[in-house]
Amino acid sequence: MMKLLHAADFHLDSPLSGLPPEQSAQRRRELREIPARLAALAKSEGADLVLLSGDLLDGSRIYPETVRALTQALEEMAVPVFIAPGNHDYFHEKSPYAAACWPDNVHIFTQPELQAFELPQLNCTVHGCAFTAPHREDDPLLGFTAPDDGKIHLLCLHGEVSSAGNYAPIDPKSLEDSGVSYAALGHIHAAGSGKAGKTLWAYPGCPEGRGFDELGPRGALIVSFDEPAQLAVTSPDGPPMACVGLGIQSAAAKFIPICRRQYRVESVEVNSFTEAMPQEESPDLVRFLLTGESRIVPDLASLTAQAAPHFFHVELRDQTTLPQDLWARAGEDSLTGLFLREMRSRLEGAEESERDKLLLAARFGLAALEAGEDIRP
Ligand SMILES: [Mn+2]
Repeated sequence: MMKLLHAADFHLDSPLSGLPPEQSAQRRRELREIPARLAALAKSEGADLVLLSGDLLDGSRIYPETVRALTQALEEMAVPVFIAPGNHDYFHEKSPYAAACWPDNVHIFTQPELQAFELPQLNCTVHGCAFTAPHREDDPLLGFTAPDDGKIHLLCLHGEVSSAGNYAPIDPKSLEDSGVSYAALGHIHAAGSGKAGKTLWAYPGCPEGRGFDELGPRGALIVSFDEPAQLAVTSPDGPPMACVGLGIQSAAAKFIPICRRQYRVESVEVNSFTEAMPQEESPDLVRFLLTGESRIVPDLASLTAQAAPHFFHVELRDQTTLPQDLWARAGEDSLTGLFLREMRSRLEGAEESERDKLLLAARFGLAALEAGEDIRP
C-alpha cells in the first residue's frame, strides 16, 4: 500500500503582529519547527512520498535559518518531496526556491503549466505546477487528463476549488476530468476535502494557527492508496506474463494534528470566569467572550491579568449586557426612568457598531444616577 504525507500553508516567518513581541517571536520559532515535525510524522507513518502544496513561506522576507530548517527537514524525510509554490511563495528567479540549496530528494515545480514527474519505484506520476506571480486567474487544470496507464496519478498544486477567482481557480469539473486518484491542494487554511468523479481532493490546512481566524487543532494529511486490483494475464501453461491494473486506486485521507498550540475562542459567563481557569497551564492562545448580565463594565484589565498565568496567551472580549430587570425601571417617573427610556430607544435603533458605546453610556449614566458614583477617570 502506498502512503503519502500532504501538507501546505506553513506561512513560515509570518509577522504574527497580533501577539506581544515575545510571544510572536516564540511563535515564529515554533512555526520554523513545522518541517521537522512533518519529517518525524513522515517517518513514523512510513510515508513513501511527500507533497507540499505551496505557501510554505509567508512572503519575501525570509530568514536564512528558516530556509535552513526547511531544507534540512526535507532531506531528513529521505523520500521524494514535491513543492508546488503558491501565491505567497511564488516561484521567481530570486525566490529561495531558485537557490541551489535544495536536497536531491526535493523537486520544486517552477512552471505555471502542469509538469509530470515519474516515480517508477512507486508506479506513480506526480503532476504539479507553480505560481509565478502573486495572482493567477486561469484554471491550471483546464484540459488536463491523466493517462489511463495503470499508474497512480497525483496532483500537487496551490489554488482554490472554485469556478473563478484570483488564486488559480480550480473548477470541480477540471478535477473530475483530471482522472487522478488524489489532488493535494493548498491555499485554504482550514482542512477540508471533496470528491470530484473518481478524484479525491483535499486541503490539509495550515499546520499551526496564526490568529483567531485559524482555530482548533491543525496538522497534515496522511493519504493511503489501496493495493491496485490486478488481473494476472497468464499463458495457458506458463507463469503470469503481465499484470494489468484494474482502474483507479482509491485514496483515503486521514488528518493528523501536529500543532504545538491551538487558538481557541470560548464563551464564559462573566460570574464564572475564575472557575473557567484551567488547573494546569494551558499551551493555547485563548480569547474569552464574556457573556451574561452585568450592571457594571467588567474590568477587562484585571480579569486578563488574573487569567494570564494560565495560558500562553489570553485576551478578553466583553459581550455582557445590562441586566434585564433594570429596564423594568424605565417606567419610573424619575430621572433614572427618563434616562433609561432615552437609552432604550437609542439602543433599539442603533447600528451594531454603535451598541457597545451606548451600552457603556447607559452603564456610566446609571452608576452616576443610582450610586452617586464619581465616574470621572
Ligand atoms: Mn495561498
